[in-house]
Formats: sequence, C-alpha cells, structure tokens
Amino acid sequence: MRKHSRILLTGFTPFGNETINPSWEAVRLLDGQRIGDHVVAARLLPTAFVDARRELELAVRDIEPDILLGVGQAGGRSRLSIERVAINVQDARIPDNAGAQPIDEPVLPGAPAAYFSNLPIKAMLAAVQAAGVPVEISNTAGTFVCNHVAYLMLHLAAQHKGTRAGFIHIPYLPEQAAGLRDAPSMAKEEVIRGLTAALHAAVNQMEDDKLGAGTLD
Ligand code: PCA
Repeated sequence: MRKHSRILLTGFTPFGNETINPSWEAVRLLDGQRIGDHVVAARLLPTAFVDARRELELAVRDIEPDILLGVGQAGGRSRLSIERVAINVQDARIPDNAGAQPIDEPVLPGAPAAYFSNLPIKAMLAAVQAAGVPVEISNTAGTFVCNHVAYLMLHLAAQHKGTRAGFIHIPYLPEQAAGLRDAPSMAKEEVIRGLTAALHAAVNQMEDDKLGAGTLD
C-alpha cells in the first residue's frame, strides 16, 4: 500500500506569441505539496497534440495518480474556469508547437463524443470562491491542446475505477496582459491559492454539491 495518494497536476509550455505559460508558472510551485493525504506531482506538457499525449501517458505510468488535474492558459478569461466537459474533437485555430493543425479530427476515434469531469466541480467552485479568488464553471475547454489533454484525462478516469480527473483554465499573468490591450489577468499567488482550494475540495469530496452555476449565454 502506498503511503500517499497522488495528484498529477499538469501545466503547459508557452504557445502562440507568449514566452511564458501561466499554467506551468503556477503548477510547478505546487510540486511536492501535501493536499490532505495526497501529494502533488507537477508535470510540464508540451503545447502540441501528439507530444502532450505521449508525455501525459508517461507521467500517468510514472505517478499512478488517483486524481488528474490539467491546468492551461485561457487568454481573455478573467476567472479561474473549472471545466465541466471535454469533447472528442481537435479543431486547431493555430498550429500547435510542433506545427500540427488538426481540423475536426477526433481525439480518440470511436470513443464517446464527450466526458464530464468526475471531480466535484461545484464543491471546487465554492471552495475557490471561499478563498476569495474569482472563479466560474466553464462549459467549453475549447478545441485545442487543452481540450485534447482534458479529454484524455477524463477518458482515463472513465476507464479506471477510483480515478478522477478534471481541468481548470486560468487567465493571463499580469506581465502577459501588460503587453496586450484590455486583457484580464490574475496574479500567480492568487492562481495558486485558487488551485490549492480547488484541490482540497477535490480530495475531500467524492459527491458533488447541488449548487447552481449555469449560464444563459
Ligand atoms: N492553453 C491552450 C493549450 C495550452 C494552454 O495552456 C488551450 O487552451 O488549448
């Protein structure tokens, strides 16, 4: 029996015009942290469809996590976005870091159209709110590498009893937004506080809360 259960927490390399990715800047500082009886293992994934899948599979084999939480940059969003769902499609608006630009191709041929996160997303939402960090439930993780990784994590969780998975998008860091017009941002310390609160809720709660967080748009 292992002493601690493990959380695999992933961040991404910079992509597009950026030289940093806030997801890795935040996630790497949580490596080795205790969350209740769990220990966090942080891993960097390339922002490339094929390479990210390979690195994710290696990390899963190495860490044998019972919770997987992917974190990625969503430039333009102003809150931590807890993703409800990942869809079985890749539709890249820009080439990934390996130059690949799949259009309307499945993540996994023949697999379900979508998976819901089996983490307690509403309990996580409430915990992040209680920590004083702006947060929302999001119903789309996009169709680029983040959705791809989220789908692979949720597929794995669906196949392995006792494994739970989810994904959180985060805003730009202030130093990224400084060079852009009207782009919202969130300080790294705040992101880390929010992610930590979300992880505590994920560890502590198996059943989700019934808490309205729907949208009309
Ligand atoms: N964000 C991108 C991929 C990597 C990242 O941090 C996305 O939302 O798909």
